[in-house]
Order: sequence, then C-alpha cells, then structure tokens
Amino acid sequence: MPITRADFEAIFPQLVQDLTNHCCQYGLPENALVWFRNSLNHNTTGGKYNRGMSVVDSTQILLGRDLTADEYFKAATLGWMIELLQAFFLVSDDIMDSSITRRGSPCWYRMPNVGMIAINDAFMLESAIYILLKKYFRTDPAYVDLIELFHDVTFQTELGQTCDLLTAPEDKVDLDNFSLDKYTFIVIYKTAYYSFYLPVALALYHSGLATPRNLKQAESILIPMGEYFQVQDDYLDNFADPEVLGKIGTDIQDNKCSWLVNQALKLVTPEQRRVLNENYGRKDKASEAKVKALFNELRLKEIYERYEETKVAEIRGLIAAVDESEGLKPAVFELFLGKIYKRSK
Ligand code: GPP
Ligand code: MG
Ligand code: MG
Ligand code: MG
Repeated sequence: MPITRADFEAIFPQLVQDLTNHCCQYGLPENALVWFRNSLNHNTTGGKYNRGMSVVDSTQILLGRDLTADEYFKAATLGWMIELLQAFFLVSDDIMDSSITRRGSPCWYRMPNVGMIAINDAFMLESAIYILLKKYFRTDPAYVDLIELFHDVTFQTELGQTCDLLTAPEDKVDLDNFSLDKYTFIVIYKTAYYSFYLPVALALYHSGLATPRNLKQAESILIPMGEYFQVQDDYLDNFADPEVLGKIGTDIQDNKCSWLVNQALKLVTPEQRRVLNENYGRKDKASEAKVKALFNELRLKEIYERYEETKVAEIRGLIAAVDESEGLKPAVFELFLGKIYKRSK
C-alpha cells in the first residue's frame, strides 16, 4: 500500500523535535528557537510531498514487502530530508524570482517580519538535512554515500538555477538567447535531479540495492521524467488557475527561458515575433497579457497536450525496458509517473 499523506505528515513533528533538541544543546534563546520551528513548519509542510513520499513507496517496492517500523521511519525521514532540501530551494527561488505566493500563502520572504531573514532561514533548512542524517544514519554503511548524494544533487540544482537566472536577465530581453538545448540543460539540473533521481537513489541506498548499474538505470528514466515535470511546471505557470496551483505565475514577467516561450519562438510569424520582442520579460501586467494572448493564439495548450502524450509514451517505453537482474523494479517508476501524469497542480 502506498504511504498516505497523513501517515507521512505524522512523522514530521518528531523531526522538528529532534532539530529543537539539537538547538537546545547550544542554549539557543527561546525566540530564535520559536523562529526556527516556525520556518520549518511554514516552509517544509503543505506541499504535495511527491518527492518525500516516493522514498517510502520506492523502498517498499524494492524490498517487495512491508517495512519494519524502523525501516519505515527511516525511509520517511529520508523523504522529509528531500522536503527540507526543497524548502531550502523554494525559499531562495521565490526571492530570486520575485514570486508572490507559494502553496496558497505568501512566499516566506513576504511574510510579516521575515524579509531577508529568509536567506538565513533557507541555509538553516539545508543544515537541518545533515543534522537528521547524522542522528539517524551515522552508523549506516551508506552514511557517506547518502551525504555525498545530497551534496552532489544540491550542487547540480544550483548549476541549473545559475543557468535559469543567467538566461533571464532583468534588464536585457533578447529572445535569441533562448533555445531548447539551453532549456533542457536548465530543467534537468534545476529540477530533475533533486525531484526525481534523488528520491529513488535514496530508496536504493536505504534498501541496500544501490548498485552502480541500478543507480544509472534509475537516472536514465528519472531524468526524462523530471524534464517532463518541469515542462508541466512551465505550462501551469501560464495556464493553471493560481487558486488551484497555489502560486502565481511569474515566468513571462521574469523573462524566463520557459518551455512555452521556446515553443512560441518556433511558431511565430514576423509580426507575432515583434509582439513577443516588445512584451516578453517586461515587469507590467499589460505586456504580460499580450504575451498570454499570443500563447493562446499559437494554441500552445494543444501543443503541450501533444507533447505530454509523446513524452509519457517515451518514458513508458524506458520503464518497460528496465533490467531487473540487480533488483530494480519497474513499479518504482510507474508509481512515480502515475503521480504526475496530467497533473493540474
Ligand atoms: C524550479 O524552478 C526550480 C527550483 C525551485 C530549484 C531552485 C534552486 C535553487 C538552487 C534555489 P521554478 O522557479 O520554475 O519553480 P516555481 O515555479 O515553483 O517557482
Ligand atoms: Mg526559479
Ligand atoms: Mg520560481
Ligand atoms: Mg515555475
């Protein structure tokens, strides 16, 4: 049985308590302790938990049996570490993207009294990963592998974010700078590694099945899946209802090298190209509305729906070809894909 949201959420208070205890050894003043706990709760909970819950589900599938209480708690704890990593990224990303809302609330840096303290809060969310890793995995044979995995994936994500930001300068809109090749690099690094490869790689380590071959195979399926997921994110940034999505799209005003603008660039007439040149990446609602109208005119919704079917068929093909000789199971990937196929948030 896949883990439920409620079961996954039930683990988190224990981890907040562990982090609290860790701070108490330093005699951290009460107001700072309350601050840290608030940041942990606000920034780490309330999402979909696809990444975190996938560690538990994948571990269960890989071992082919119910987990012991200890295995289950540790799998969920590894899952929460990804949610902490994600919290660290999102708090930072929302500042960099000048976003307004996240998960239906104001972004953390826009909450009362927070502002740029959010930068330090982001660092602390990241540090929390390694405090928990040490507490629960210090004697695990995979401890060093787990630390290295978190470090490697964090750096990969930062590389992706660097390219995302460098292709989206605030003061200089040049659509010639965009390309699908650049796009593919950006999304693989900023999203696919931490969102898709990391959960399954953690499950492989936790279940003792992390052979080089299994890790490579998992990567070869999960990176295309992560690419698909970020295309969805870019599509929803423009086409979803912000009430459902929990965040207000910023890609057009932020001059992002998004999937939609790359599709538009392939289709525009010279006249439409002028509209795009004059309105993309401008920090005002009227320009944004002109770009949105152009995206509708170009029927990008239909292009996206066709892309989705083609990409999912490709991913299903990869899953069908999984070599199970070292214990990897196609169901790990099927379940993950099922969680995101045709998502609306
Ligand atoms: C998603 O991009 C990518 C991230 C959240 C990774 C950020 C990485 C850092 C090193 C900070 P996005 O901006 O499209 O996400 P969203 O639409 O959720 O703002
Ligand atoms: Mg961003
Ligand atoms: Mg963003
Ligand atoms: Mg986005």
